[in-house]
Amino acid sequence: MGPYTITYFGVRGRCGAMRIMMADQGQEWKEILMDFADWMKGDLKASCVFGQLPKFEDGGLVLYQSNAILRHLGRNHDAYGKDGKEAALIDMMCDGVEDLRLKYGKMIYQEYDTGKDPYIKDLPNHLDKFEAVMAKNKTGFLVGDKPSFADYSLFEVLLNHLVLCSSCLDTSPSLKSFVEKMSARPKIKAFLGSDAYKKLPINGNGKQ
Ligand code: GDS
Repeated sequence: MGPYTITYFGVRGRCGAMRIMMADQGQEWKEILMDFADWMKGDLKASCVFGQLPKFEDGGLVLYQSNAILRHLGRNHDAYGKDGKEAALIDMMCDGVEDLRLKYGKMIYQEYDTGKDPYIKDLPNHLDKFEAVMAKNKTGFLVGDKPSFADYSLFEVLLNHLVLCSSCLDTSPSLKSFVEKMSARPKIKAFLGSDAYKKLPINGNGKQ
């Protein structure tokens, strides 16, 4: 396993969750930060399976697609449930988080000026689904009794939403407690307080 290398632009973006996950798992990784002007030259893009970053290297294994990378980390770090049933539920939750991430990305990148307020107004209708799962499981995690890659993905998306709207979890007590507890995990706390994390904007267009 490893060494791990992430190649990505200088943003949190699609690498936020995997970085938090690796930090919490005590896993070191190397970062290659890609300058957008260099990216536009096209050579790296042409070599990427889907023409996009992030690129993730685990020794000789090269992966693209941020959720495939999270799943790989889940397998490598025992964060993919205790059996096949839990793994299926974790996949389901990860896909649910992805749907929210896509809605957020569309608002941020395509319609921030006109779409931000309606997005925030509609947000409880999306967050309440995660709130219900979290409240039902009662362990402080989406599935099982320890963090899976889906928890890291949800945690990172919620952090971004708290920047968008600091009161967005006020009616979601289980999610609020989840964010507080994840933020207080010593390795996550150290990572979120690090320059490496703080210096990166959430999104590539400066909107948040
Ligand atoms: N599904 C992939 C994943 O999960 O890894 C998405 C990867 C992705 O979108 N990578 C972006 C990229 O490499 C950086 S994230 N862009 C360079 C390129 O395409 O040449 N993505 C949809 C998503 O996240 O689902 C986006 O909206 C990204 N926007 C967010 S930055 C366009 C432009 O200049 O406007 N050519 C590129 C905008 C763009 O990539």
